[in-house]
Amino acid sequence: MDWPQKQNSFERIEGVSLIEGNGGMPAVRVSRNELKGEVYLHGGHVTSWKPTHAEEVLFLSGHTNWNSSKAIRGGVPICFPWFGPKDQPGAPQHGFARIREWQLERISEEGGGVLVEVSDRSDEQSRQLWPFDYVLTHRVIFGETLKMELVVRNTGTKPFVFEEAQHSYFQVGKVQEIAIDGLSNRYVLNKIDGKTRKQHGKITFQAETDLVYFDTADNIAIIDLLLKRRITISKTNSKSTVIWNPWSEKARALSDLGDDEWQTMVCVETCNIRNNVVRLAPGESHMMGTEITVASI
Ligand code: TA6
Repeated sequence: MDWPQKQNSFERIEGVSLIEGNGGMPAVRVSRNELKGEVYLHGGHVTSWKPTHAEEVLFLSGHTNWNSSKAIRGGVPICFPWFGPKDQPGAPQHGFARIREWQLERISEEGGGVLVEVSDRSDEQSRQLWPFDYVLTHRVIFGETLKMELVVRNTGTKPFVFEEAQHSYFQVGKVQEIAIDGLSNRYVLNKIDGKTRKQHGKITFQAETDLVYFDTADNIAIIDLLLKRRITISKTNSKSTVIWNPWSEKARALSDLGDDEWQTMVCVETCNIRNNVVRLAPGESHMMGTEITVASI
């Protein structure tokens, strides 16, 4: 993308710049006093959000491969149109949206914050992996909350079914000392042992964790006594939630995650996956949203 040319077509907003980010990748940076935020066009990917009175909320790996064929490790990867692996030659894990180059659509003031809107449209390359026409829009509002709306529109002539996730990585003091509240009494598939059971009480972490909660619309909270904060995640039109931490062994196998970084991250993912897939007829749209707030405890 030619930033200087594009730049002229966007309203100039105080504290917002179009930058050449890591790996020379184009990104939008928000920096207004203590409020910070960043979106990469690679994957339509939010990599940072820091509200005025708190430290950085999102985790970003110091070992990320800043390379157009890889997903950024951390922040908020967008998984679409499938989640997890797909049994099809050349089909990337978690879909292709997180490794495509998105377009910048809009930057504007929005309710005291900054709205950055990016989009991705089907093309010949996407149709080789998934034979449908779509427009994907990620509307991100950086303010004292972080609001992200992912809109999928069926622009083709055939109905389609898809999975989606805002696969958010959160910065925590120490994963062994946090608790996650808001998913009690929900059915959960434990991907480590393949069993489905009912969650009782808060989630705590003692080993590799990969959990898929179904039919969950409630707010979720990360209670972090070390960082003395509570992160609240509220979801719109999302029926599944995934909780993930790779723990030590899996982290060592991931080249884009430092050997100890797993201890200071946790993923709480707003999704529609598996039993909760979304169906769209031609011309229809679906919006899935996440709003994040942080408070001291
Ligand atoms: O959301 C959890 C998960 O699906 C895990 O199974 C895990 O492997 C993870 O996502 C990360 O996937 P990635 O392709 O980004 O390495």
